[in-house]
Amino acid sequence: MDTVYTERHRLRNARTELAGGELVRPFECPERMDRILARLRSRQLGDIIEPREYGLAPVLRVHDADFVSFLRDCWRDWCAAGHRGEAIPTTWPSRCMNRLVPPRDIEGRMGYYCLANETSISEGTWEAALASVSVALTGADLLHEGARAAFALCRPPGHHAATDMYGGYCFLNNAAISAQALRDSGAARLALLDIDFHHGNGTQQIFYPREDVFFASIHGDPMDAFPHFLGGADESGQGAGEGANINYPLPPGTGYTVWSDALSDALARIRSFSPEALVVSLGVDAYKADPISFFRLECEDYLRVGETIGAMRLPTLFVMEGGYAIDEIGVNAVNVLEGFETA
Ligand code: Q9C
Ligand code: ZN
Repeated sequence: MDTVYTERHRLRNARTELAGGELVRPFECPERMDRILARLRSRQLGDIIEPREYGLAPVLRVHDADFVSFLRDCWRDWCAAGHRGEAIPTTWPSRCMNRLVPPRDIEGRMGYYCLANETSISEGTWEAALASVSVALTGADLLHEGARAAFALCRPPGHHAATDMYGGYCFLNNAAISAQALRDSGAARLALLDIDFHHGNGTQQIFYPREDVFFASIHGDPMDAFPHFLGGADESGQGAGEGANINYPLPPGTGYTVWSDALSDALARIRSFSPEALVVSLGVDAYKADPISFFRLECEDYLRVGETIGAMRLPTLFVMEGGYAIDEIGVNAVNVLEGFETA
C-alpha cells in the first residue's frame, strides 16, 4: 500500500510539554516520523507520495468555524499579547463556571478551546496541523479512487481533537475529517476503529449523534488514563446514533490476549454495521515500552492486529495517531500494515 506523507509536519516543533509539573521536550516529536519512514523504506511497503491541497472546506465539515480561526490566529495573538513562552492556557470553563462563550482575550480563548494543557501551541503548529489533514484527505482520495488501502502518515495526530477542542497533542481531527470526506464522496456508511492507547474522545464526540458513522475504541480505562473524562463502556451513542458507538476501556497491564478479544468484538460489531469503508486511527502506544501508556502489546502482536483488520476485506484508510516508544514505533506501525497486506 502507498503512504501519504509531507515534510511539513516539521513545522510542528514545540519546545515544551507540561508534564509532571515541568516543561519537558514533547513526547510527540518530529523523529517519530523519521523512524516510521525508515521502516517503510526498508520493508519496501509501497510508494511514498505527497498530499494534495484541500483548503479549509473539509475541515469545516467537522470543526467549528471560530475554533478553526482560533487555531489559525493563536500563535500571532499570543505573541501580540507580549508572552515569551509557548502558548499554554491557565484557566478553563470548569464544572462550576458555565458562561460558555469564547472570550475576546487570547488567554480566555485558549482556555475555552483547550481540553488538556500539556499541548503547547507554537509557531508553525497551525500550518503543520493543516498539512496533516491534507495527508489524511489524500489517503481518503486514494480509497475513493479504488485503492484497497492507504497509509496516511499524519503528524500532528488528531483523535483527541473534538468539534471545538484541541489537546492531547491533537489540533484537527485527521481521521474524522477524512471519514467525513469519504461520506461526502459517496460512502453511505463508514466505520472508525481507534486502536491508539488513548480513548479517541474527539472522534467519538464528532460522530456521537450520527447513525451513518460507527465508532469503536480500545483504550486505557479513563479511570486510570488520559483523557479521563470520556471513554466509558456505557457510551453507546445518542439519538439516531444510539448503538453506533462502542468503547473497550481496559485496565493497566492489559496484554494481547485480552486486548485482541476486544479487537475481535469491535470488528464483529463493525461487520454487522456493514460499512463501505474503514478508517483506522492507528496509534501504537499500546506497545509495552511506551513511555506514557500501560498496555503490554509486543512488536509481533502488531502483525496479528494488521491481519485481523485485513480479514475484514474492507477498503481501509490507516491514519497515524500516537506512539512514543521511538525505537520501536517504525516496526510497530509498519507491522500493522504488513499484517494487513498478508491477510
Ligand atoms: N502522564 C495521543 O496519543 N498526556 N495523545 C498524558 C501522561 C497526554 C496522547 C499524560 C497524552 C496524549 C495522540
Ligand atoms: Zn495515544
